[in-house]
Amino acid sequence: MFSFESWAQSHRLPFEKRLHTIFQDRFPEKLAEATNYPLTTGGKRIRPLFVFAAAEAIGGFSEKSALCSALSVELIHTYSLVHDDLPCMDNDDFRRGKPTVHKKYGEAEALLVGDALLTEAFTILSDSPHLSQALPLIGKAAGISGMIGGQSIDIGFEGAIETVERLTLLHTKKTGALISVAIQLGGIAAQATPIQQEQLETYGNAVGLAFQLADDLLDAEEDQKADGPPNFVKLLGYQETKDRARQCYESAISAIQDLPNPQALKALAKFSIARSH
Ligand code: GRG
Repeated sequence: MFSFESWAQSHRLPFEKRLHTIFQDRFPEKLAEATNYPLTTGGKRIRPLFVFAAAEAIGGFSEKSALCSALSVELIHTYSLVHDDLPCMDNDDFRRGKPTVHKKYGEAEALLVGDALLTEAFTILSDSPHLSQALPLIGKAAGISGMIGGQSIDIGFEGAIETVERLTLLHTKKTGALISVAIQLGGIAAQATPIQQEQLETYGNAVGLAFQLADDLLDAEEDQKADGPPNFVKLLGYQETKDRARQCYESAISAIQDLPNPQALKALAKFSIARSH
């Protein structure tokens, strides 16, 4: 029987090993150490797991392409967290139970750490045998049309977020785009057919939103600040948010039903809505 935990562990271990060598013995030493720090504080590695799961769902994939994409996406995700924690953004002192990068190394240094992570992501991707297909997708997902655009809506630069549609747009871009591209990159590593790639995209969009709905449910369980940022629970209520997360989960599962080996993708969809942190 398929065990999600042992599957995830078998992918996490070699991935972690490679991830931790990226900034080892690099110059300048202090920046290299600070840049390595947020890569060593934990993290579920859900985006890399999505790359591997999507590649396996199709089968016969290029390990090198999947690894380059998985590393690249995780570096971009990590940079976004480092910058998001800065005083000019969310001003957080702790992430994953450890001091944030700017608390440990200083604010200017944390800005450079984020920049180093982002640029290294593209250097790593340049080694992919599928670079020309992967590059525009990842650039779009991380940039103004994706994650950065979502963050701009989130900080209120684009106006108030008063409707569920606006909030959905925010999260589709801020969180969903990178999750969705991780899944598409897995398909590219396996050279999926256009129909399979479309199925993966539908799965990715649904699961990306489910991930955020689940995050808002978790936040609501921890504390409900009336003056905090808008979230689905505040706009829809707890039960409706939960129902929508389930609907997204079901759409995600039905989109990948016909793929040759969808079990890891199915387990990841479940993990995304049922996680505890
Ligand atoms: C500052 C450029 C810039 C972008 C920031 C994605 C983002 C945009 C900020 C991250 C902050 C945040 C709480 C986003 C919501 C999505 C989310 C739940 C992120 C955390 O992802 P996990 O749960 O984190 O995969 P781990 O710690 O497991 O890596």
